[in-house]
Amino acid sequence: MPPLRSLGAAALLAALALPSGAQGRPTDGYHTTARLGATLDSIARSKPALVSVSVLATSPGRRPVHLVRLGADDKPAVLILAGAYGPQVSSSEVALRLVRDLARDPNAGTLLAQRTVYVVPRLNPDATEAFFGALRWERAGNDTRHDDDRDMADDEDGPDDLNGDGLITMMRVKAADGEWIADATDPALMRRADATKGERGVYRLLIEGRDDDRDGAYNEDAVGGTDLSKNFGHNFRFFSEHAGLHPFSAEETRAVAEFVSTHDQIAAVYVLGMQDNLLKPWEGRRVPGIGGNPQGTSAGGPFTASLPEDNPWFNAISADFKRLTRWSEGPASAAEIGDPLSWAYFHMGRFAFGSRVWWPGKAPADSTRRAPTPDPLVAERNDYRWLKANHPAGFVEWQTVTGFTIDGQPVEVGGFAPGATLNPPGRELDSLAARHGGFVRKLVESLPTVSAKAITVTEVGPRVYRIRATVVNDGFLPSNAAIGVRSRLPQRVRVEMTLGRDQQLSAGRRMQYVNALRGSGGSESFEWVVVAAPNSTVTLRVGSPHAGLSTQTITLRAR
Ligand SMILES: [Ca+2]
Ligand SMILES: [Ca+2]
Ligand SMILES: [Ca+2]
Ligand SMILES: [Ca+2]
Repeated sequence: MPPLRSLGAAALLAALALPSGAQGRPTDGYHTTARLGATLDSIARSKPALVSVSVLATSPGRRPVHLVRLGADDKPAVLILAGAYGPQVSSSEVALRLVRDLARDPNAGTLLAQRTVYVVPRLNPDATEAFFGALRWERAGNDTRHDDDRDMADDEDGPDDLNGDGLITMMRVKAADGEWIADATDPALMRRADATKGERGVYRLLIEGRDDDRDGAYNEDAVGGTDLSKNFGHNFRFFSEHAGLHPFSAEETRAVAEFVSTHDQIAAVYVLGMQDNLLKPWEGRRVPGIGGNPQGTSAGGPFTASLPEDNPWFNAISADFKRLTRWSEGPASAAEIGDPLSWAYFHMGRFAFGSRVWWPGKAPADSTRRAPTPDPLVAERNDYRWLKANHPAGFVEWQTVTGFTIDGQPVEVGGFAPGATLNPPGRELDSLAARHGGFVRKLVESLPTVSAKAITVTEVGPRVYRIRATVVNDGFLPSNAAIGVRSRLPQRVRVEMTLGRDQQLSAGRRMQYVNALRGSGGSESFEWVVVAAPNSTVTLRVGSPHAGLSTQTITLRAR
C-alpha cells in the first residue's frame, strides 16, 4: 500500500474536493461527465494496481460510458450499475464515491485480491447533461433523435423556461376541460379531480413551455430519445414513451448486456436506480402462466415474479441493507418495465439488488394541516413538506407568468424543481455514499465461495484408488440463484477430474455440474475410482467463475 502522502493520493484528494466559493448551486459536488471521467482517471492513476478505467460504450451524443474495475479481472464479482435514469444524478455520484472510497480503503486490498467490483457509474451521460446546463430539466432520453408525436419532425417542441428561473417545472392554466384541482390541504400540490367524490377539474397541468410548433400540444416532442432505464430486456414495453425501438436498441444498454453476457464472474448486481427490492424485498411466488402453463416455459410465458426459492436470500440481503444503511423505509419501487434490475435477475440469472439511492426524509406530522385518509398524494405531500422545511429551493411556488396566456387564460408556473426528490444537496453525497459503501462491502463479502475439501484417497486394490471429495460453499449466498439454475446463467459449479494418459476412470464422472450449493457450508460429496500407477497424480478442478475456481493436485497413494 503506497503511503497516503504520495503524489497520487494528494492528486486524488484534490480532484474530489468540492469546488469552493459559489455556494448553494444545485450542481455543487456533482460531476459533469467530463469531470467524472477526469476524476476516475485520477483515481486509477493513484492506484494503478487496484483500479482501471475503460470506456464501455459511447453514447449517441459522443460521450463516454465509463467502466471501472476494482481488483483482479477474473475473480467473483459484483457489478454496480448507476445512472440509467438521467435525472437521478445522485446514483452516479454515489457510484463515483464508492470507487473512490474502495480505492482509498487500506483494508480493501485484501478483499479485492479475492473479489472484483465492476462499476458503471453513469449509463446515460447524454440525459445527465440536462442537470448541468443553464436550463435544468428532468431529461430521461439519450441523444438519439426521436419524433415523439410522429409528425415527421424531430424534437420540434421541447419545454421552455417561461418564468426565467433556469428550471423547467410544471404550468397550470384554468380550462373547461381541465382534469386537475389544487389540493385542499396543501394548495401547492395538484391532483386529479375525483369524480366519484363529485369533484370537477379546474386546471390543465402541463410541462412548462410554449407550443413552439403551434400544433395545439405543449412540449410534446423534446430533445431526448431513449430512456435507458426502460430499454433493457425484461418486461420491455414496445411503443411506450422513451423505451426505444426494441430492447437494447441503445448502444449503452447493449454494451451492458454484452458485458454481463461475457463476464460469467459476475455473481451479483447492485443497481443504483429507480427500482427497489432492498427496503421491500421481492416476494417470489408461483404465478400461473399463459393458459395455466407454468411460467418460465415457452408455453407459459416469462416469469413475472421472482422464484420463491430465492426469497430467503432477498430477505437476508435486505436485512443487511437496512441494518448497514439504517434506512427502514423509502419511496416505492418504480415499475419494473425494461429496467436493469429485473433484467439482471430474470434474464441474466444473477442475484440482483436495487436501491432508490436517495429520497427526501419523513416530514414531521403537521397538526394544523391534516392530510386526508387515505391520502391520494401521500408521497408528494411528504416530499413537498420535507423540501419546504429542509431544502426550500426544491419546490417552486406557483407564480403567474407575465405576458403569456393559453386560450386567453393566465398561466402559473411551479411545482417540484427538476430532480429535487432524486438528488440531495452536494454536501450530503459523501455520507450518502458511505451508507451505500457499507452495504456494497457486505455484498462483496457475501458472494458464494466454492472449493473442494476433505479429499481422501484409499487404495482399494493394486493400482486402484478411490478418491472422495466434498465440494463446499463457504460464502453466504448460494452458488446460484434459483433463477440462475433455471436459466443456466451464470454457469453452475463444475466438478472436473482430469487424468493423465496412463490413468483410467473406472467409476465416477470426469465432469459434472452442481445445481446450487446453499451458502454457509452447503456441500455435495463426490467419488471416483481411478486405475493408475502408485504415486501418480490427478487434478481436481472445482468451481465456476462467479463462485471461485480451485485446482488441486491429488497424489494416488494409500493414506
Ligand atoms: Ca415531432
Ligand atoms: Ca423527441
Ligand atoms: Ca421555469
Ligand atoms: Ca407543439
